[in-house]
Amino acid sequence: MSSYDGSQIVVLEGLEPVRLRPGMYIGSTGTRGLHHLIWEILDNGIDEHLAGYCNKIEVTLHKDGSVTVKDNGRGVPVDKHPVKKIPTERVVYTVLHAGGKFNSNVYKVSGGLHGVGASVVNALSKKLSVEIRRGGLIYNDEFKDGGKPVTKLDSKGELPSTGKCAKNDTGTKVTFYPDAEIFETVEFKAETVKKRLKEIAFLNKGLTIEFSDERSGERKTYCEEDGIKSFVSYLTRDMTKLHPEPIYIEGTSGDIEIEVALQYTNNYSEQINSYCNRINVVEGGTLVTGFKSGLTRVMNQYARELGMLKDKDENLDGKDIRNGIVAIVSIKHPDPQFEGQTKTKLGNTDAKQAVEEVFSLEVTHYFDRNVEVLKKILENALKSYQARKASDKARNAVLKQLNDVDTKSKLASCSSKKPEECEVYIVEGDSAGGTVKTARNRRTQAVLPLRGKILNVEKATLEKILSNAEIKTMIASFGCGIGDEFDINKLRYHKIIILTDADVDGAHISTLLLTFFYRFMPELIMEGKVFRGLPPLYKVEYEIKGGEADSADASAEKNGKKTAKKKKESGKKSRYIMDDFELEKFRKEINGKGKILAMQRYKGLGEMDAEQLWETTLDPEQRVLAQVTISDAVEADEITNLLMGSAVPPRREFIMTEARYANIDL
Ligand code: 0R9
Repeated sequence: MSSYDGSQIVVLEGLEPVRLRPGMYIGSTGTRGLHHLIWEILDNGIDEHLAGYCNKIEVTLHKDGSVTVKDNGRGVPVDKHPVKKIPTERVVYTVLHAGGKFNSNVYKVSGGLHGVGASVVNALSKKLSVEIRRGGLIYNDEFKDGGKPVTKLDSKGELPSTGKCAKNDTGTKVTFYPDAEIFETVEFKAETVKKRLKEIAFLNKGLTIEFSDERSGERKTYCEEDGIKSFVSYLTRDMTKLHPEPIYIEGTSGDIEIEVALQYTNNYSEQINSYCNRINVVEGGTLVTGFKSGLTRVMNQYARELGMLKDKDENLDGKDIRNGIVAIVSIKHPDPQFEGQTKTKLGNTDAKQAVEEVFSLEVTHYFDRNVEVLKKILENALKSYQARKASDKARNAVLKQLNDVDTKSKLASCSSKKPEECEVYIVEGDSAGGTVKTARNRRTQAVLPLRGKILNVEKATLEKILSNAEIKTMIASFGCGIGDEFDINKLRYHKIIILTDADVDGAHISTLLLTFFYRFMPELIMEGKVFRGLPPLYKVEYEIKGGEADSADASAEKNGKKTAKKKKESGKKSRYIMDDFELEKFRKEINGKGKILAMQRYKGLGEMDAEQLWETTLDPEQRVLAQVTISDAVEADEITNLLMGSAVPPRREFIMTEARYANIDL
């Protein structure tokens, strides 16, 4: 491994672009974006672990809202950067860097952005301080208001040391306060952080992560000596297993390191989580294709050798072979290429070959020594094959019916036949559906009202799913089929917009719909066709003392939310406000300049009249839509699994910790 040389940093520019467009750098300014700050800093510590210099990382959530991440690696270099002529550490925290090329020679493979994210975190923090222990000295550097240096450099332009420590006491400690002017919320959630730390521990054998939440006093240590094998045991902890221990495979092919752990259960679904350089590749890609084709080939060979398939029989389908599987495929690749809309799909063709080759060879060694396990898995696949043949018949019968006029009767279609300009609103409840029908643009906007809750597809058999009225109507209306027959080119609407009330029932319906799309029409989500309509929560009437243009309106425009519908009525104005965060901001802005005269809180869509619904939710010029991402869908699927699964203890635990879902009927 080559050693550090400051010239390896690729310098881009100052930090202003990050504050101007935070979403571009961390995805959002909501709670997900907020937690992203921790992940960015953590990634740098993990990189140091991957390089072989760090075995412990501490994460602390402080009472004052700040977070500390500390590693025991070599410490970020403090020497002068050859180009920028300031300490390298300053470059890391104050200059935007080109992703990926930071130090590709220093680390063979790396999951993080190689320190790249550190400056982004600084840019979005009210205050950030770094403590480095290196070469027997301690250094401190502090920044405020989005990365402005507070600490003075010495006369030689170097970072002065603030104390001494033992030569072997090395590491980096970063503490930051997220900027409340940037984020909608600045409260870190212990559950979110712990979930991530656990995942990181599973993916990084031998790394100890200590978590401490000083707000609640909770402490936890994560260390998984068995890595992804333990991960699979954890994922299947409440399931009935076909064999006692997960099967674990590891090996290398050229520069690529491969690890697979898998467990068969008596579930009817398959779950394959894949990681490249510790990054969750949610959409899979070549590493998953390689795993699937290796597994299918090996199992068919065995089925024939053991006489479970006769010469004249056709091969078992991959789907039958994967029935009930829970697997983790994790590879380390020196030059990963991430593709897809969300860059969560691996594209490297050599990864397919490498996984297929290593997995087939090693799993064959395993099965040769564990024939009983092999037989159980093959019997399971044969059962699945027979069941699938039976349900295929049922499915075909149902699919035939889908063209019946009756299945589409609830749909109020639009007159245009051009999919690229058409959208369909899936609306919770007949009454809101009725108002949407009145308010919409009949040429391009179709409406599909849903009566009551939709079926939980996680729990039901395929036959039951396909005979469910709401689901049948959706499939028939979209026009693109489902499962294997799905064809996105036949989709009649290029926007599918879920419109539910902003309450627990609405969240539940939305979760069930996403689970259905994710399981049966995942391409709809991957291709960015599914959206959530975000109607405002409030309408306020207000007046401004003298003058028309006011900063309260200006800020609503800056937010990118076109909800500021102004009405000029003898000095009175009205506007829609999305949520409590925006309301609080508006109150502050109007303070001293004017006053709020009246405020209406919409409890549900049903409370808006047709005109209001058009202005806030339907008008493409004014409405706010959130595109559903595949990770939203994965999350929905996990929640559905947890809430609807048969295991009671985890469900109870989830309900206790996630009170927002507590009222839904299980
Ligand atoms: C608290 C989270 N940890 C970090 O942010 C962190 C970054 C980092 C690091 C190096 C070591 N530990 C780190 N922790 C490092 C050291 C050396 C070479 N490369 C990396 C070395 O001593 O030779 N850095 C990440 C980027 C850089 N350092 C830099 F080199 F660009 F400055």
